[in-house]
Amino acid sequence: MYLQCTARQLALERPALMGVINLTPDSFSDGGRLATPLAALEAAERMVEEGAAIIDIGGVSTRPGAAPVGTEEELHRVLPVVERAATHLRAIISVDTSDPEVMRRAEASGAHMINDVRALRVAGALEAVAGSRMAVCLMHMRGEPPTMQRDPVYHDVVAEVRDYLAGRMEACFAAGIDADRLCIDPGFGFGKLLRHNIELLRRLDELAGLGPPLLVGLSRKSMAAALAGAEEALHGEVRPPSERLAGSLALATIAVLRGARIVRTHDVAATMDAVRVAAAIME
Ligand code: YH5
Repeated sequence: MYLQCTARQLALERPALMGVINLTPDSFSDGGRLATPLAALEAAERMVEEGAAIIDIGGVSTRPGAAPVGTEEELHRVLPVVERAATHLRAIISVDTSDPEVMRRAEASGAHMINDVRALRVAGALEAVAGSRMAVCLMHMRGEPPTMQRDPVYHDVVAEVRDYLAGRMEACFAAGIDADRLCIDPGFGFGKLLRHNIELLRRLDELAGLGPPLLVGLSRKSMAAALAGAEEALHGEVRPPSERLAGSLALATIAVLRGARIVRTHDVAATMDAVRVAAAIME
């Protein structure tokens, strides 16, 4: 199994890591440390040394309540880092965006992949990717970030995520995007409560049946805080993101055992150890 990303092929016989480079000034996992393109490039370089096969560069927050960002501002944040990363790193360069203009300009700056939490539903996005040779990650999200955590209801969350992703895969095929350019993602935490996230992870193998490689993003998310920090949660405390690593590694391990091929993470070195252990036990 492999993912075709412009002229490159990403081998997926073993699980691959996608390291997160967050260029939003309000990012609460990184605290806006990556203030300059050079700082971001250095962080990305380290992730590649630690074993990341993909670097995911994002300039817009999907956090509930985050301020919306215009296309020009998003381009200004993302393109200088994409250009440098594509020139200097051997990794696949992914851009986390839903904006078709950003997708086209990212490709022109050397990006190999688009990571879209809206699965190319924004007008023009399907065409922007179809007109390129970039790979794309199709993620499930119910609703939009400002309101998506407001009492989401599912009859069968796994069936609904599966059907949604199957529909977006069909839209890609109809637009001329070949199957080997797709990966799919259940979108942990995007319009889902803890019980939905648990159900999706327990039954992740059912999504692997759709065909494309499965990507998961569990790193530092509230699910890790809620499960690893269940004791504190009884007293109304929430684990801060800086104390979610061990829980995140447990979730990544389980995801790989259930068929995940790409793991999106803020902590590449530690996650590499976890997925290697999981992969070795599966072989
Ligand atoms: C994902 O799952 N997630 S951004 C809340 C947190 C910590 C982290 C502190 N982009 C995904 O990482 N792309 C994001 O609590 C993604 N899959 C894909 N494909 C959210 C995030 C996060 C949110």
